[in-house]
Amino acid sequence: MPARPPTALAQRAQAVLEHNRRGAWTCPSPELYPHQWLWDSCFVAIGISTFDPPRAAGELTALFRGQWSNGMLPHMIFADDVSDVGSTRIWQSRKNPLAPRDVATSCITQPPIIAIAAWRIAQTLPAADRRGFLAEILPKLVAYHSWLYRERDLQGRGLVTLIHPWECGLDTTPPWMQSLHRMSKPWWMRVVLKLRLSRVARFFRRDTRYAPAAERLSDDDGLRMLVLAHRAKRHDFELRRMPPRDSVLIEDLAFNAFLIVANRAVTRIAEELDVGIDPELERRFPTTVAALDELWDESSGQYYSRNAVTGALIKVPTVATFLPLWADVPPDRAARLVGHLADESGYWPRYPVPSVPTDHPHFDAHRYWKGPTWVNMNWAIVQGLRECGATDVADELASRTIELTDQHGFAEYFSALTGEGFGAEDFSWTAALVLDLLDE
Ligand code: 9WN
Repeated sequence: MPARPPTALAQRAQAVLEHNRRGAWTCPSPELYPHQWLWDSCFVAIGISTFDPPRAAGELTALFRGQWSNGMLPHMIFADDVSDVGSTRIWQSRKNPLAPRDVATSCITQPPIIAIAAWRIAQTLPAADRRGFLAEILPKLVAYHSWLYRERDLQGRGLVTLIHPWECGLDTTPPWMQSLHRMSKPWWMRVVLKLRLSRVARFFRRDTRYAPAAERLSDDDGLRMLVLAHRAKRHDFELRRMPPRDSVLIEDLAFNAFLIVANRAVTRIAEELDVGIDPELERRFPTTVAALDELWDESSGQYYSRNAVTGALIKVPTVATFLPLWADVPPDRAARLVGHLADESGYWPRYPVPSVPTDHPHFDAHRYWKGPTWVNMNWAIVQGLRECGATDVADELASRTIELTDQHGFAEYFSALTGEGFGAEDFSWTAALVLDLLDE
């Protein structure tokens, strides 16, 4: 089938973002994900800034409706007009005095893309509006990054610890699922798993009402996710109060790589405004760059997430290994990482980059973050490749990603082998980031 001209693809992408628009913000997908998600809105805003910069600025500003008084940005802000008791019951944010009163939110965060998005969007705003936008947003970004370091890097080691797979954004990625499987289980859960009764947890899930169960996380994993969230709730989702034995605590590779890029964006915003940022926060920035080094494994030439309790690397390869390309990786490591993105490699099938390499036993072609290709990962890897000077590979990955959506639509995720789309149709960040790739 001949490829449609990019302008037609861009028009279709814009139509998706219009359809998913909910006033000032955009939901990821009206049926499957009707609320506002943190990193989704950041990707969406980057795409929208290619054709409507003021709307992009508003998309980000809307995220601060959910900011807690301690600076935390929640991974979800619930839409008032959508009944989703299964989700809101997990959090009950209004019971926490730190949470906002006028919106219900989740009580955990998601990758810190927001400063990256703010900086990108500022470049597209007219000069007269740019300063006002950045001046309004900077104190809120500083509050968020300060929360990350104060509440999630308790020993000041440089890496932020996550308390739930939903925080990492690559929810069912094998390193988290492996750790989740090893979590201590209450007696009733052992019985439920043994008798294969975990299907009842579907009652609390929205996703399997709208997408085939084979493309989503399994019933057992869904139950484990809920149990972990309820355990964290007992400690008000505060890392410092959570007992390591009953928790799953991970220094997540993707999250910390994005944090390095986001810290750079905070610095640039402050420089543009000619203001200083809290010295205590600024002091932390280089600690993350230095500590990312500890996530490198020389023998496999890859980065991994780390168990925050035992200090052991979780050596299951995933797409996250490429995100440090965007985060000041040393040139010799960049070269080794780029080397993995070569023909015949498990990371470079027909539609790269799979969330798990195709030649790894954990690879599952259809299931969520366990194999399929995601456009937000490709977009971030393209940024990293460009930053490292691997322009040819960046161009090739960008054009294959554009071709993928041109042929198979703006699905939530895709088969890395055939390009078939899975999950939600007309998913917002897929459309938005393709707009950005086309704009390049
Ligand atoms: C839980 C909205 C979100 C994305 C995540 C993706 C998925 C939610 C879910 O959808 O997670 O947050 O219900 O599984 O994994 O990255 O932000 O698009």
